[in-house]
Amino acid sequence: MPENVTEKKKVIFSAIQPSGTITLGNYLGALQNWVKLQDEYNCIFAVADLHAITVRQEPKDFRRNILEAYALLLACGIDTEKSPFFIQSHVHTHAELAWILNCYTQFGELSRMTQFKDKSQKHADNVNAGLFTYPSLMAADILLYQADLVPVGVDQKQHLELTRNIAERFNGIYGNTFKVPDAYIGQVGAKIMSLQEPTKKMSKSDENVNAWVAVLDKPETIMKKFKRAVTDSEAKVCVGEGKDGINNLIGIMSAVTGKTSDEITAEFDGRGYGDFKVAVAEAVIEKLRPIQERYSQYIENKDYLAEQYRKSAEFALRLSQRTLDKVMKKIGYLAK
Ligand code: ATP
Ligand code: LTN
Repeated sequence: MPENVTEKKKVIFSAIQPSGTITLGNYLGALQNWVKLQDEYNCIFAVADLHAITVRQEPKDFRRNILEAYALLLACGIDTEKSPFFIQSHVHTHAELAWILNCYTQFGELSRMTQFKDKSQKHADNVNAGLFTYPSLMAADILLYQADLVPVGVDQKQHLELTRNIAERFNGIYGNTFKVPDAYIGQVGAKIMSLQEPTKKMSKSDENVNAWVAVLDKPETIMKKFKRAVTDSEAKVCVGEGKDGINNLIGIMSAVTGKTSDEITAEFDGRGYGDFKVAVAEAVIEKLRPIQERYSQYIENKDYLAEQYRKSAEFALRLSQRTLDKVMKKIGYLAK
């Protein structure tokens, strides 16, 4: 058992899909918070690779993306001594409970999920059943560990609400089986916007590469992308309506340096956007530098990575098997 996993602390579960480059938005909006939560809670984290095949993956790229996502999260500061951090497909209880929960989830409920509606439009040639039942697998991830809290972005809140409904329904039929989880809303809910269309969130699936900064982008690439960031014509560094581009850059500067937007505005009073963009880029480069250094060490050391994900998967299996056994017994399955 990882050294700080105790019975008293609340349990947090979260996962990220290995579906491409991890962006500055993912880091500031999610990963940075996960790292901070590790001391206060019993955290369990996963790379959600089963979820990722709801859209077609090229086997070679997929295998590499899974390992890269794993190494990058370790480089961001996920510490397996504190928090088991595993790869979802390595722990078979997830797929098993997902099947069971599918039978306790209604067609109508799944049809209302906005992510399903969006993604089935985006991938109209491959509207598979997995895309439809994606939320029951996510519910299994969470409910297997009896999680109290789940840090998720706004886009995943509807899935969490469905998870709660499934848990309550199951508990209603069979008696108390699952902890009903709450969403965890961090204090600084940094939402990082696209550098090209700052009314849209920065998203790794955006085809315009200038819209996002990847955690592993080279310093010169980061500088170039910030210099090209869309701003406005007022040429005044301050938060304001209609200044989405500058608001976003101030938000990024604040999330990266810990300074408030008032402090940032005062510091750049009377200075142009050019100066400000360079300063934001430099702050981001400095923030990402140690992560990039650690990443290049981890990715070279495949044995170390395997040791971490195997150890965490063993722990996760033991924990999740307890819930799955309880569920199966309640449903009436014959014991092995
Ligand atoms: P996609 O482009 O496939 O929708 P994504 O970049 O939006 O991917 P997800 O895998 O959906 O990322 O999300 C992983 C985590 O990162 C979630 O907790 C999500 O809330 C957070 N996140 C993603 N984009 C941002 C953003 N721009 N600002 C803040 N948090 C974000
Ligand atoms: N669907 C989430 C990733 C995810 C997740 C989870 C998040 C899979 N399982 C369990 C929280 C809890 C996403 O795409 N961001």
